[in-house]
Parts: sequence; C-alpha cells; structure tokens
Amino acid sequence: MANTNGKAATSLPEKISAKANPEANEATEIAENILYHAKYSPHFSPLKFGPEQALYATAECLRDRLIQLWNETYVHFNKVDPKQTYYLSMEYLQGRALTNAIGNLNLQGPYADALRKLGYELEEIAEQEKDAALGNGGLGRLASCFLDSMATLNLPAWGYGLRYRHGLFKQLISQKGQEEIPEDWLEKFSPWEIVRHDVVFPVRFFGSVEINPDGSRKWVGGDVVQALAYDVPIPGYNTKNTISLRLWEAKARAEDLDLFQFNEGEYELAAQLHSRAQQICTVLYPGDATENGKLLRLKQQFFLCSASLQDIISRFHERNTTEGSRKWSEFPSKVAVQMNDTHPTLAIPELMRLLMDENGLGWDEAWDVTSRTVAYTNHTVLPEALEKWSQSLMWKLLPRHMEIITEIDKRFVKTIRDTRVDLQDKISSLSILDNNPQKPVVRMANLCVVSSHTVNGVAQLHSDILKAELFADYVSIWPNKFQNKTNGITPRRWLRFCSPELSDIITKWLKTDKWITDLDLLTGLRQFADNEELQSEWASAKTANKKRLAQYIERVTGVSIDPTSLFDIQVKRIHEYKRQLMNILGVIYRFKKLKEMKPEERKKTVPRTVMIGGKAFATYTNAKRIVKLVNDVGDVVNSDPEVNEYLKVVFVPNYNVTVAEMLIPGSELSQHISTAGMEASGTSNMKFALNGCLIIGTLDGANVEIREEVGEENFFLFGATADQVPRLRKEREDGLFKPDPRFEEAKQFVKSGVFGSYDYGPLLDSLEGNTGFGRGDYFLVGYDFPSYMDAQAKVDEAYKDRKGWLKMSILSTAGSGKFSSDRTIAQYAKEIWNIEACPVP
Ligand code: NBG
Repeated sequence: MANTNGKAATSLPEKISAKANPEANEATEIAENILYHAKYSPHFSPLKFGPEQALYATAECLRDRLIQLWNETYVHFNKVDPKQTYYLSMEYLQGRALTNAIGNLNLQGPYADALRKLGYELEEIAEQEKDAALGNGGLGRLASCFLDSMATLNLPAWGYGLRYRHGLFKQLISQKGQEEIPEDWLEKFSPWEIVRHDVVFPVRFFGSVEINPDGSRKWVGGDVVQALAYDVPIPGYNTKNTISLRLWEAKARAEDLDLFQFNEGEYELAAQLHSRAQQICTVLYPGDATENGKLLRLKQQFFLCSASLQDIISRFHERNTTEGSRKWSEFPSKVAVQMNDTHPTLAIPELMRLLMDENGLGWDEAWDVTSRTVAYTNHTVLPEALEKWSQSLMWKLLPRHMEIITEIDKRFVKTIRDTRVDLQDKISSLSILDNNPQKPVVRMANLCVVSSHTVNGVAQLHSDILKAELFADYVSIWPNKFQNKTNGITPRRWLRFCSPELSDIITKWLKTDKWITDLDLLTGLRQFADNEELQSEWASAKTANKKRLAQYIERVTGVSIDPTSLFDIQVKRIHEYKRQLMNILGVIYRFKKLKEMKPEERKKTVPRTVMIGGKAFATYTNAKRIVKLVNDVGDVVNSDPEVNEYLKVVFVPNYNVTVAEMLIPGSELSQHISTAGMEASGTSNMKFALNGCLIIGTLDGANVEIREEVGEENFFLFGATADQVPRLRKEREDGLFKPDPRFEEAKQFVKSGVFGSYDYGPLLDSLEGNTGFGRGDYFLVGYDFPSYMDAQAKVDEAYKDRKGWLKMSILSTAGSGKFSSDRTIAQYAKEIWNIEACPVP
C-alpha cells in the first residue's frame, strides 16, 4: 500500500479485483475501483503508485460515476425532448474538477476514507490536479459558474467551447516583473474529457461562393478541417442531472496528408493542412496585434460557431425518424442559443447559411428562425473590447458570411430609412458595417443587437448604461429587447467547498444546509449577527482560513505574514480601469506615514497585510509596470524592520481559480475600486462578500447591488459616481483639477527612488496631463484618491472594534443570497431562454 507522507512512491498491491465498479459509493468499493483503474486503465508503470497516480486513478473512478449519470441525463433529455439552451463561449475557467465533482455528488466522506485506506489524504490528492484555465478572467469564470447552476437546476442546457491545448499562461514573477510561461494542462492528459469519435463536423475556411442555376448560393473550396468533440461531464449538486461541456478540437483527416510530397521529403508542405488545423486550438487568445494573430482568432471564433451549430441542427434533426420530419419553424421552440459576449457572433450568419444554403430555406424564413433563436450578453462598455473585424479579412476567410452580413445590414438600414425619420442621421452608427474608407470594419456588437431577440447586461448599472448610452438608439427601435441579468457565482465552489469550516457554521445556525441551493436562506443569519457564540465560531473559522492562507503565501512567495493582521486583498486581471495603481499608491502613502511615526505611534495602528494578484495581458505595458511596482514595494516594505510588523505587501503570483479558492475564504477586506461605470459587473466581489469579507469599493458594476443587499453600513464606499465621470474628465481637461496633497506625496515618494531603480516615470505619467486616453488620468485615480484614503481610515477604525467587524462580516454573508448563479440562471431560463427544468428521475 501507499504511504501516508506521500513522498516516496509505492507500488500497487498484488491482488486487485479485475472488475470495475462504476456504481461504487462506499469507501471500500471506491478504494477497490481506484485500484482497478490504477491497474487496468494504466497510464504509468504498475510499479508506481504515488500521489500523481492516485489522482488519475481517483479521477477515473469518479468519472465512471459521472459517465453513468451523464448517459442517464442524455437519454432522459432525448426522451422528453424539451427545449434546450446552448451556451456558446470562447472561454471557460473551470479550475480543478475533483473536489467539485466529489462535493456535488455528496461523496466527500467515502472518497476521503477510500483514499485514506490507500495511504492518502483527499486534499493531498486534489492538490495534484492542474486547473483547466480555458479563459482569461471574469467572463470565463462566469460561464463555468453558469454550467454548475444549469446542471444543479436540472436545466436542459449545454456548454460549447474550444479545447485549447494551452490555457491562460502561467505567470512567473522575476526581477523583471511578470513573465509568461505556456500553460500545460494537457501535457499528460485530462482525466475528465471523453473524446467523441462519433461527433465530428467539417468546418470550412476561405474558398469562394458558387451561384447555382436556381440562384441559390454555396460556399465551396478553401480549407476544410474537422471539428472533433470532447465532452466534459458537469455534475449538478445533489441531483442526478449531469450535463456536458462540449469542447471542440480541430483536426485534419488522414487523406489530407500529401503522401507524394512527404515521400519527396517535403514534410512541412505535405502536412500543411494538418499544421494549420492544429494551430486553431493551440492557445487561448493568441495576441491579436499582428495580422496573423487576428486571422487565427477569427478562425477560432468561426470554428466554435460552425461546429456547435452543425451539432445543434443535427440534434434537432435526430428526432425526424420517429416523428416525421420536423418543421424549421419549430426550431426556436426547441433551441436557444446564448452568445457569451460578441466572440461567438458568427453563429448568426452561420445559422443563416446552414438554414439557407444547406437546408433550402428562404431568407425570410431563415431570418425568422435565427432571430428567434439567438440572444446576446454584453460584458463590457470599454471601446477597445468591443470587437470590430476588418471587412477585407472577413471577405477572405468567410466570403459567404460576409454576403449574409451585408444583406442583414442592408435590410436593417432600409427598415430604419423607411420607418424612422428621426433616426436618419444615426444610421451610420447604427449600421453593422462601418464603411469608413480608412478602415472598413464589421461591428460585431451591432450585428448581435440587430439579430438577437434579447440583449442583456450583467449588472443593473451596466444594463442601464447600455440602454442609456451604447445601445440607446436601438432601444428606441426595440424597447423590449433589452434586459438585465445580474451576474452570480456558484455557492458550491465559492463557499461550500472552499470554506467547509464557515459552511458548517452556517448550516448549524440555519439548522439546514438547504442554503447551498437556496442561497436567499442566508438572510436567516441576520438575526444572529450580534450573537456572541456565533461571532466566536465565525472568528475561529476566519482565523483557520487566514492561517491556511498565510502558509500558502509563505510557500509560494517566501514572505511570512501575520494571521492576526487585517488581510486586505485585491485579485483580478491587472487593468488600469480596475485601479490596482490606486491601491498600491495608497499602500505607499501608508508606508511613508508609518516610517515617519514614532514606535509608540505605530503600535496604535492596525497591522495590515495587503495582497494583490492578477495577470497582465502580455503586451499591456502599463499593466506590467503595475505588477512590477507592487513587487518592488513589497520587497522594500517587507524587509523594513521598523514597519514590517504593521504592514506587509505581497504580490500573489499566478492568480487563478485554485488560488482564488485559497485567498477568498481568508480575506477580511477586499478591494473593488474600478472607475465608476467601467466594470460591467465584477464577480469576485460576490465571492468575497459571500465569504464574510467586507468590501471597499466604488459605485460600479455589481458593487451597487451588493451594497444594497448587505446594507450600506457594511460597505466602505468612496469615489465618483458613473454619472459624474464625464464632467470630471471635462473639468480636468479645462485645467480645473486640484490634486490632493496625499496623492502628490505618494507619487513623489515613488519618484524619489525608494522602491528601486526601475523607471516608473511612464507609469506615473499616465496620471499627469489633462487630456487623452491613457494620459490625463483617464481613470480618475487622482480624483478618487482622497476619498479612497478616507474610506481606508474608516476600515482601520472599524477593524479595531472586533465585535463590530464580526457583525459586519456576518451581515455580509447574510446579504449575499442574491448573488447565487442559481438565481441568475433561473432568470435566464425564464426570461430569455424559455426553458424548463427536466430532472432525471
Ligand atoms: C467582464 C467584465 C466583468 C464581468 C465579467 C462577467 C469581459 C469582456 N467582461 O466586469 O469586465 O464581471 O465580464 O460578466 O471580460
């Protein structure tokens, strides 16, 4: 048997039953099934059974169970034939799957016992798993939370995505700052995916449009690659329903290899299509600064859309044999397609093409079906993130789709011309094609709005801004098209599993664990917020999580932090609008003041550990400079013997889902401090609040609703509001802005060179001047700094009152019920998709 310290690998026992047991749910049977897989689904030498081998065998044991439920779900959906939702997303940030699957199946105890029989702790084995990081940030993690909720709510729904061989890069912190290393989740293999050799569709690129004698059109020629499906089972919590995340991989066929050329020694030429196919799913988000990068990203988007829609249509057709041919007009009552941001916009012209060119529908019928099927979620108002594709690139890669897009645009523009005198001068901004001769582009968001039956934002404020600004003129055309669906997070991963201590306390005080699927029940904690017994249990769970976090920080950074200090965390992608720069300037000011104090004065301050983590896009220079600054400040502060008892600054490297699961439960204060109006929603704010962490933040994104729910006295608010921002920018342009002396002092301190020789000039310059994007302090760091510092002072005061703080913490959790992704998904199901639960009996 394996040993407990998990260091030296040991071999498998001699006698292992040659029978698999997919139904195992009791410790002894599970242990046997794990050993069965270690021996009969071998990936390693039978002589070796270390933690890594144990992980794969455990995953395969669990997978047996998932496959069984997943088959039952598939058969049941097929029998009932409900309307189904297909969620199209270029990104999923799944994180680890083992603990989540065991937890959702309620097999925690048996699996832990089974592994203990084999000499391992479940946590130790779970630690071996790599994150599936097929996404960049909030948008991808949202898609993953949605899948968990769809399964849990027994909804007939599927996720579609791409199987990137390398997910989001690994972030390495060196003296230079951030370095990017390719991610390697498939270096060995993923035990969770099931390759579906029966699900393969051809996807074309380039080529031309052929006109048939009857006038119909057909896309021919070009490259044809194959989309092969990999299914990842997604178990719901406490239900049999197990849905699919279907990830496409691109392949060329054997016959696409030119044997003649190969034999001539022209290996690269001979395998051209193979290598072009392989490129498609090689990496998440290839940099799109170059022409080649752009083409590849567009290929990825089309690949996802085309494969998924062919699959959806073939499933729609599957039923024809038993019930006679299905009518196309029924399609929208069987299929809902949700586009996660504009990345899958090509689903629109692709569905039109498949209906018209492959299935013989006329334009009007195809348009009716398409526009009743697709819906679009907008996730940002940042102009640089609103996708615009070059028309010439599109004509080259997707000639038939460009014809269709042009026709959609033509018809839309005609309707406006004919019916809306008042909008004549708006046509050029409302149209889909921007024919500016300098740079003709297709505006993907406009295509989405024109073609979708529903468009939604992701938090109330964001949806209001969409209606009042970005899409205002469309609102006057289709007043009922626009909705809000405030984001949510799954309470399973983000509380039940990442903080079992706090979960158990909640269950004890609510006398039920039903809150796990009915998060509004958390309001039941309010009545106990002052209860000393609850407060002391609450404090001990927090302390345990803080200690665990402190150990982690020491392990990955070498910095030792004090678990009794206030743990203050900001983790998210590094972006100027998210204002990590304001955070670190605040820290710098605090450091300077601490240095100036006498020792006895310092003793009166509240010791703080500030943790900042997040990845910067590889070519986003200012974001990388911020990472470097945080690290440099940390080096100086943490080694300052006068101050480091009262302040520590840690850059948490390689922030990802798994790191979040460690940080969030141990947090006491978290920062959500974006310039108002710029963060569409934010979702980590919800995770922190749910874990009893107080928020310091602006009135932006979902912060607004969190503050409403938890109570304004439990939220540290500061900063300009979204409606003030344009005026403030204007005033700055007019030279009317007067910076706060604290802000000037902090900047000056950096310039004095205390934090090393790196040139921070260009970063600090972004805060100077009065005009221009990226200059003239576009993100209003200077304007908001004084109110931010005042709010921070209130945090320190509040933390001194232990009881008061614990009460606020409890009320924060108690007020987080709204932010369950179960609520969000139930609203999508009812108000956009029109689908109903279909529980497996
Ligand atoms: C992001 C927003 C976040 C939001 C997530 C999920 C994009 C384009 N948008 O504020 O910046 O929480 O989407 O909706 O990644």
